[in-house]
Amino acid sequence: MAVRDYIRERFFPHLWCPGCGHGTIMGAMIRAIEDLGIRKKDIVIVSGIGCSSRICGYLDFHTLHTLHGRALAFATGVKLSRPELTVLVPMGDGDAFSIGGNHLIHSARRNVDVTAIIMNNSIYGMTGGQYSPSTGYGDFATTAPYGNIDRPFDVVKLAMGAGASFVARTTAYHVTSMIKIIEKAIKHKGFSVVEVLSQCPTYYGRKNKFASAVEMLKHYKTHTTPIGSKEKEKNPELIERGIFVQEELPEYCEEYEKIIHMASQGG
Ligand SMILES: Cc1ncc(C[n+]2csc(CCOP(=O)(O)OP(=O)(O)O)c2C)c(N)n1
Ligand code: SF4
Repeated sequence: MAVRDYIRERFFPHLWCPGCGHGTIMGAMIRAIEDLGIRKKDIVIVSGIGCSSRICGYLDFHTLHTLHGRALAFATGVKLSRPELTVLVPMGDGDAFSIGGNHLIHSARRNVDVTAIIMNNSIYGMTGGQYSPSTGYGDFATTAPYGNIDRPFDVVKLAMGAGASFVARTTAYHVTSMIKIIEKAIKHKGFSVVEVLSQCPTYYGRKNKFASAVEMLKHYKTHTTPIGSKEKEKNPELIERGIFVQEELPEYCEEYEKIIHMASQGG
């Protein structure tokens, strides 16, 4: 099928600014789903609110556009009631780590079979460029005109610490590997966290003196490196990308099914 077979053209033109990374990530999600050959009717996209979360309106699957920060709670409900469906949750960093941080760590701990694609642009895009829990120390934002004094979460370490059984990082520059990572995350039985560094040229870019979206993409190219590379040994500041964790652990819906079975047998 062509990409347009997966989108709702009635909602276009989309709201994303020119150069925003979120559209690239939506394209990668479509290609991963196409490569895996999953039927449209077997996919559910659940999102909260944010520029990233608008993906939910644009994709032509079963979709649930819910409350800011609450997408994973809704996704857990969907997966528990229809475990045969593939559930994907596109999220912003504000959505995932601020208001939704609680749901993120508990989804990881429970190992619900849902794929969270966290589109990390280090800023609240939709509401005008406030700093988020992934804005770097010293970075500028609408609400940090003198530089941010909060230290950012390391998203990969956060997900690993909370017990996620699949944890990966990629960027909007590395499209081919992003597609492969999303495919593996979808196939993984358990909670998958895919952090995608995604440029917001309008707020993060302007505030932090990036001349254009292209400059931001070049930054992802030059400031990241595959996990365990020689470059990382030489320059520890480089951000690693790839799959950090891929582990088989009991999946929540299957465990819950056992409880239902035990209860129906009278204990
Ligand atoms: C309960 C609630 N609180 C706050 C908001 C306002 N709000 C909408 S989107 C958003 C943050 C968006 O940032 P992020 O999740 O990082 O996504 P982005 O827009 O950058 O893709 C906020 C605070 C809301 N819609 N609902
Ligand atoms: S404000 Fe930022 S995140 Fe939102 S659409 Fe524009 S570039 Fe993308």
